Amino acid sequence: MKPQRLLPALLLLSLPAWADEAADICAEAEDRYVELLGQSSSAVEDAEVVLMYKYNFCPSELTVKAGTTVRWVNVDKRTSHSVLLKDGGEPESDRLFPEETVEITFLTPGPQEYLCGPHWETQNMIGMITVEP
Ligand SMILES: [Cu+2]
Repeated sequence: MKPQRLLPALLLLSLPAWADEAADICAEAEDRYVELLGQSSSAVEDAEVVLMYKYNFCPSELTVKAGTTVRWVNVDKRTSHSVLLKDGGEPESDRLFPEETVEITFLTPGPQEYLCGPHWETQNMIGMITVEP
């Protein structure tokens, strides 16, 4: 193999496998959302949608303007999840069963790390909302 052809192959190998995996899971999550709700999650106008699927938040990082409502939607088939803000500003949500949702409106600028109560420790199910003024 010529060295010029080796370089792209090496670049591909250096991409972290988890990033790829998360992208695949989030694409699958979006397919599930469309299947359940009949429209794309980006078509929602009154909230920013975060999907919960296979122990991932999709997207896992989201930047919103202060005053934005974030709606978490469980698009899993069997697993329940929750949303718990790390700063303790809100009580942990109820367990969301498949197709259930919870909404939080973010008024205060700053980073808001959050996690899924039952899965953050074992599955690293953690997300981040950055609230801009
Ligand atoms: Cu979970």
